[in-house]
Amino acid sequence: MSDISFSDWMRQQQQRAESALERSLPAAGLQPGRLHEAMRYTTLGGGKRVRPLLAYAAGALTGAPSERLDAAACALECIHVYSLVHDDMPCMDDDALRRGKPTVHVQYDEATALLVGDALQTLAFDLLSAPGLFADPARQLRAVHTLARASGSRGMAGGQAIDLASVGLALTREELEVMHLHKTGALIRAAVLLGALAGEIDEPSLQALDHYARAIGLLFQVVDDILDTTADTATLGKTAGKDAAHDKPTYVSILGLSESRLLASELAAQAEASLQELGERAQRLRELAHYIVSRQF
Ligand code: GRG
Repeated sequence: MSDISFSDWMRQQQQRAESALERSLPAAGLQPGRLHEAMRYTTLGGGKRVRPLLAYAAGALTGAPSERLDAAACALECIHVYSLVHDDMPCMDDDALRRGKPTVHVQYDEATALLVGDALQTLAFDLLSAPGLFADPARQLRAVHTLARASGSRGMAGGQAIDLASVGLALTREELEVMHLHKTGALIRAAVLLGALAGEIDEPSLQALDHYARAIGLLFQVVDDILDTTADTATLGKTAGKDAAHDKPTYVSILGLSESRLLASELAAQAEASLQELGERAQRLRELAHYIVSRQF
């Protein structure tokens, strides 16, 4: 592992993701200009890039070539941004602010927001399926399949459907966990797996990474629920207090604040334990778990 600090590494990798996205998105001048401009408006210059960071950290552990890893990181971020754009639309969460700026349907219009999400989703698969990106086509197909599963009705989109159907309901902790393992956890898990699959890894190590990824996927959501009640809109760059306002079940509404904090520490410890057998190579993933549990926005 390089000896730069975690915060320097994180800044470097966020910049790397930004440049890769900049190169991968169609130019705003390319027709249809309004759609391409809106895709760039919402994807570039914002967000923590947590999914690319996870892919980069897992890929470094398996010696993944950088071009392949950049494609995986961009594909993950494209799926994530598409989900945010659609989630913010009036037919879903109806929000006007995302990453500190007006949401796509507010800045442009609803039809454009719908198309931006659609186009980002297909761009993700365009990038990951590029001919010759992987030396081994079977490995590439596995990566594409992993992302498809994580994004669709058996992953993120399915979790969103459960979320929409849960408004006003008193979910059990187990039901809430199922929802979040799909809505948030599936793509975070795919981020770790895609990064690892971009390099060389044996199945037991991949399993260890998968356990880590499951824990941090849930951890991410528990922290998100805590921040929704404790942080302000300016810090979050999105509307704070939205879950309670929409009568959505959350970890905080079900467990309370202090037990949610305890759960976050337990999940961080689980994530850490999963990495034990991977040794020093997994240090950035350990640091990312720590970052996720202590993040302020
Ligand atoms: C519309 C198919 C579809 C899915 C939407 C991800 C999602 C599912 C909805 C977003 C709403 C939400 C609050 C989800 C839970 C946590 C989450 C994914 C927050 C946003 O992710 P961050 O914090 O955002 O990584 P940035 O802006 O930093 O990339």
